[in-house]
Amino acid sequence: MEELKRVDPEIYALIKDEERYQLESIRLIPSENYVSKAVLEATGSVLTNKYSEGYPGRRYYEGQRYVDRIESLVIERAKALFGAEHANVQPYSGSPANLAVYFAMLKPGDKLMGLALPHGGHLTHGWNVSISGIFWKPVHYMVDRETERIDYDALREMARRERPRMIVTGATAYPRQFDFKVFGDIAKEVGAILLADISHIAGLIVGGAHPSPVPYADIVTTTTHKTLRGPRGAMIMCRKEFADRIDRAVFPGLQGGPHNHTTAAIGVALKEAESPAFRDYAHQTVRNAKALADELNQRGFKLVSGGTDNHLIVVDLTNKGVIGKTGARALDRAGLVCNYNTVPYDPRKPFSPSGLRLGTPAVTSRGMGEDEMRQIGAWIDAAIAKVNDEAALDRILREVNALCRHFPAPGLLLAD
Ligand code: DSN
Repeated sequence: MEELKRVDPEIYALIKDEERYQLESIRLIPSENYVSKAVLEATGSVLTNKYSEGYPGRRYYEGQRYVDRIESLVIERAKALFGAEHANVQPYSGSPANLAVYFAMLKPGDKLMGLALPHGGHLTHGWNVSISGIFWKPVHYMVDRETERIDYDALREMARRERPRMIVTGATAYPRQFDFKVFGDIAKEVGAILLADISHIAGLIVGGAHPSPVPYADIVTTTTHKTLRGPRGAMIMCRKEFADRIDRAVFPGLQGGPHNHTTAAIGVALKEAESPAFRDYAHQTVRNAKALADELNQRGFKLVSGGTDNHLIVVDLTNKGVIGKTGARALDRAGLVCNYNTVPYDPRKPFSPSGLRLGTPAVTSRGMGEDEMRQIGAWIDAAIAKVNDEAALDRILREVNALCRHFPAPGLLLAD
């Protein structure tokens, strides 16, 4: 980045600081990852110079001879990898992708049924501060108070009672597998469209570590930057019959020109995700999450639903006498980066909830395994026990930095 250094030393220095931070810390935010150098190169390519409103072969600008080929290639890769009939690879990110689906398939005021935010659902699944909960009429299913898992009987009963136009499955903080077949059956029974938002688990699905919703859902949305390990972007996949409506909702309904540099980088990530190495990655991500969950369980942490089936863990810190925000800050101070999170039936507010959310996609991309997860569990325990002890947190930070030196992060160049 010599030219960046010369032109804008201030931004250059901040990017380098962030790069060092990503290298030296243990990143446990389940929606974050490290992309490959190939994905970074495509993201930073000359494609950022282009405008190409429309779709391949149907653009409003000339000069699309290469962009058309790139977007067509990425669409074909997405369809092949997920087994989808149609793919739109233009949404700028997950929230616009979900909005495009609602815009395409619902009328204002139609009923939208999604998992409640404090129970692991996403803002765009109809939460009241999001446009999805304002323009459409939200109803929310929740996890069971005892098991902290989705109660499919209660879900069916609610769907029969509420008769939503659309049911959303998928989550941002749900540590268990989804039974997409049951969701599909329920949606069919009540005449609802089923949207599966697989943003968190897309990489696990293509890697064979989580069942796919594609056979059961009418529409599937996903971000491309979480377990899928691509650039910041999103895709919508759907049955052929909905293809035109979805495409028109993305452009011209909601967006202007697609971000072609992102489209190309999504293509690179999809190619990488076809590899046997990616299958190993997906399975190791889950094994790592289970090992970390086991270590935390043994150390007396209360995990939502008791553990995990996927890449993430939600910890209720109430029994440790620490609130989520304080815990997350202490962990960041000790080089363990995560986010505070609500837990089901949380008596606290979302901005200062009772829990933490941890995930293993990024540490697994660095090649860490179960032994490292057990060590991370021990550090989390030590830091949560000493949230106000600067010296103790500093000691952990030095140990974290030392471990990170043995696990180079993909895509990071460092260090000048
Ligand atoms: N913000 C993302 C996450 O962290 O799960 C979801 O949009």
